[in-house]
Amino acid sequence: MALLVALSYNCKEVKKEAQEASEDVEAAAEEMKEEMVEVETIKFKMEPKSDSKVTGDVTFTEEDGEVRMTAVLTGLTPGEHAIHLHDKADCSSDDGKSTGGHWNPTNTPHGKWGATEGYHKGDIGNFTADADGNATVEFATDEWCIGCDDETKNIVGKGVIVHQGVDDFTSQPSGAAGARVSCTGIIQ
Ligand SMILES: [Cu+2]
Repeated sequence: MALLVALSYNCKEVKKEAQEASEDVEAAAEEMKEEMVEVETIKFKMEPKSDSKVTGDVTFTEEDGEVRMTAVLTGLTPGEHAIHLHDKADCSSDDGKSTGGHWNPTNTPHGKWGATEGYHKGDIGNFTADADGNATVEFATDEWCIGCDDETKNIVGKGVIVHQGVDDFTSQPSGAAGARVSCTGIIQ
């Protein structure tokens, strides 16, 4: 009887060890998978346009099918401004108009992001600069990608434009946001 008890105890120990080992393998596999998820980050310098002093950095990060934009801006007039993605990555003109109109690959009306009446893929919206003219703009969407094959999502080759004025979300096709005060091209 004593022998039997000892045997079954041993058996339990082995089983437990095997289970622990397989948990270790699972944890290692999970860790590897996390490392394999591609996180892509691209960063650009915004340059002043239309005689403004608006500069800053804009960063795009793609992770888990979502692109996050962070724009850190200085030199703005305090208050609200519009920010959009425009059609071209070309900031060569002094007024920023070389970027063309809004990036609108789905050919929809201009509007507030997410509006049922429609919105451009570049319709990021408005943000507020503080009394010192600084602002941080955060935006994230799964409707963009960095360099994928879907032209209705790919932001590479587009331009980032900050406007002097406010997007009214109704005027077509631009939101009547006024002069283009800062620009960068999204070039990979
Ligand atoms: Cu714009």
